[in-house]
Parts: sequence; structure tokens; C-alpha cells
Amino acid sequence: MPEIPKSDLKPSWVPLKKDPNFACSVMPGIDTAVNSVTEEKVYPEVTAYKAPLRRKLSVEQLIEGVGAGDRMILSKAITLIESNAPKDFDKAQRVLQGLLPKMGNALRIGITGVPGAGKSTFIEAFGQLLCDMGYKVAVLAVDPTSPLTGGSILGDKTRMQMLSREPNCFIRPTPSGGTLGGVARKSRETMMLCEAAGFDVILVETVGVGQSETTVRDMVDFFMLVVLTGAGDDLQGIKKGIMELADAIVVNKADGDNLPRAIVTQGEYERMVEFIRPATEGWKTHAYKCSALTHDGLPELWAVMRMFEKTTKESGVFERRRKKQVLSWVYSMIDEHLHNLFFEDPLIKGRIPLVEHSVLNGLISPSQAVTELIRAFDVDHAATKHMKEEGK
Ligand SMILES: Nc1nc2c(ncn2[C@@H]2O[C@H](COP(=O)(O)OP(=O)(O)OP(=O)(O)O)[C@@H](O)[C@H]2O)c(=O)[nH]1
Ligand SMILES: [Mg+2]
Repeated sequence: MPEIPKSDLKPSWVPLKKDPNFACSVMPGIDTAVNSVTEEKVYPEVTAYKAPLRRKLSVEQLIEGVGAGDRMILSKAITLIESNAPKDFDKAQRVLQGLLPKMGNALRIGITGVPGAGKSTFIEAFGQLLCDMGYKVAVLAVDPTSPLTGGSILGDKTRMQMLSREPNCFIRPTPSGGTLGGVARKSRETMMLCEAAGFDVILVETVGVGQSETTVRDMVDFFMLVVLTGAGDDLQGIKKGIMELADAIVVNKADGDNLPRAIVTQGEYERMVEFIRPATEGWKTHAYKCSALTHDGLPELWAVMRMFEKTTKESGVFERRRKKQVLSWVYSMIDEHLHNLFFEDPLIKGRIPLVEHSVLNGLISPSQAVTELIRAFDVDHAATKHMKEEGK
């Protein structure tokens, strides 16, 4: 089709009261021919519009991109890790394998506390402080309840507005993995990818109360408990067990009228930790105060964390804990796998209601019930294996 001169594309119609800025151009029509026999118009074949294919990156490209600190590729690699498709699992594991030499160099910090204690606000302010100091910071969350609540960190990402604009910061909402084990694996692997991408500090927020504290404690070096004024562990629903996991207890919202109370609370916690077994060998847990709002006390907390890192690295506790964490991760994944294998088994699924009924009505003992189920599972597996071998 010959090119139409631009001057010919002027409007064929203009309003009577034409605005000086009125501008529209008329698209050239479709060239048609007329069938000489039927006298019908014949339209040219329209070539279908092809949407550009979304580029899928290869394992090598992902390894190279993450290793070079490319955030887009890092996001893609994390998406792969979060995927529940078996083929993505294999690919993600190959990516992780390729990046292993680059992992392990960040300081991993876990942040826990009752809802509303100010964890997210703290991360926003603290992350900003670290970025200003030139560190690269990744923010993750472990939220096993997210499929139910819709993922609170997702809201946080919009709340952490200042931080999300920071070029040295990477915020990743919690993966929705269903079980805590699933979420934990994904979060751990995401953390490892961030390390390979060159992040110096990883901040992990626990969302949702319950088991996530121990899971996060098990994946970080330094664990911080954020509390509010008003002290009294039972008042805030903080179990003594959680205080025993903490390397620092931080009374947040130490600002304005609340400051005097925060000082009192800090003293109370300081006395309480005297009676508690320290979370880290060779490190004394103390209570501190800060304000995520005014940023008071944040540089001091960073100094505490650096001191912790120095002390534990010198004593070898840092490395020992990391090794222990890797092994406990391996075993918890085996547990998770076996658990799923058993409870997802159709035969077991079918038998459980009857077994439960029998136990509850005193027809069989709990031990008998377990023996019966495990035996059924073993027989079922042996049969499946046999059939597979026969079919070979
Ligand atoms: N005055 C004051 N208010 C604060 C401070 N830190 C947080 N807040 C406020 O406390 C409220 C809760 O803060 P978040 O950061 O969402 O608390 P969170 O612990 O992340 O809460 P969840 O994620 O729901 O568990 C918000 O309204 C904050 O503005 C602080 O240092 N001082
Ligand atoms: Mg939060």
C-alpha cells in the first residue's frame, strides 16, 4: 500500500467551534477489491496480532542475572521458587545450586512482636537508615496465615512507601505456601537468593502470631522482639518462650508522652531477662528502647547488631548456628515431605475417619490405630512400587 502523505491525514470533519488544539487524524481505510462475479467486496486477509511472548529465562540466565544483582531477574527467580508446580521446583533448585557459592554473606535479622507493636514501621525506618549508610537491604516476611488474611505484608509494601522507593532496598511480600513448612522453605530460599544478589542485610518480619517465631528464629542470626509499653509479659500475650528466643528486646514507640513509660518498661524487661536463658551463647540479651516514628535509638540498635555479629563471629557461635540451622532445615523438610506423603495418600485419607471413630469410641487404642495406619501405608506403597516395576 502506498504511503499516504501526512497532509492528507488531516481531519475530514471538525467541530463548528473548533478548539485551536483540536487534533485528530483519520486512519486510512482498508483497501478492498470487488469480486467481478458476485460483486461482493473482498477484504484483504488480516494478519492476526501476535502478543509478544513473555520471555522465559533459562537456568543459566537466572543464575547470571541474580548473581549480577539484577532486581528484575531476582524477582523472576523468587517467583520460580514460590511456584507450586513440580517442574518449577526442579528449575528453582538448579538456580539455587548454581548460586550457592555467592550465598551466606548477609546479616540476617528477624523481627517479631505482637500485632501493632510497630514491626513494619520499624523496618521502614531501620531499612532506610541502613540504605543511607550504603547497605543493600532486603525485606521479607514469613506469614503462614497469609492465604487466610490475604497477606498483610502486601499491605505493608504499600505502607513501606519510602523504603520501597529506595534503590538499595528490595521488599518481597510473603509467599503464600499454605503450610508453615511450605512458607518457611520459600522464605529461606528467597533469603538465599537475595544474598546471592548482593544484599548485605536481610530483615525478616514474622507476621501472624504462633509458630512463625521459631521458624524465623531458625533462619536468622539476630532475633529481635518488639514490645510496647505497659510491660508485663502476660499483658501483651508474649510468652516467656518467645523472650527466650530474642537477642534483643526493643520497647518501641518511645516518643512523646509515651517516653517516660517506655523508660520504665525497658527497666522492667531488663529485670525480666535476668531470669531468662540467653538465646545466643556468649551474648547477653538486653532491653532497649526506640521510636520507629522519630528514629530515636535506631542507630544504637544497629550498633548492637554489629557488636553481636562481631562477638559471635569471633567466638564461632555465628558459624555454628548457621550450620545447625542448615541441618535442622534439611530435617524439617524431610518431616514435611513424609507428613505430606502420608496424609495425602488416598488410602490413608479414606481410612482416617474410621480409625478416628474407633479410637474415640474405645474400640482400639491410639497405638493400635497408628500401627494399623502405618501398616496400611507401607502395604499400599509396596503395592504401588511393585506395580510400577511390573509396568517397566
Ligand atoms: N508513636 C509511635 N507510633 C508508632 C511507632 N511505630 C509504629 N507506630 C504506629 O503503630 C501502628 C502499628 O504499626 P505497624 O508497624 O503496622 O505494626 P506491626 O507490628 O507491623 O503490626 P502487624 O504487622 O499488624 O503485626 C501504626 O499506626 C504505626 O504508625 C512509634 O515508634 N511511635
Ligand atoms: Mg506489620
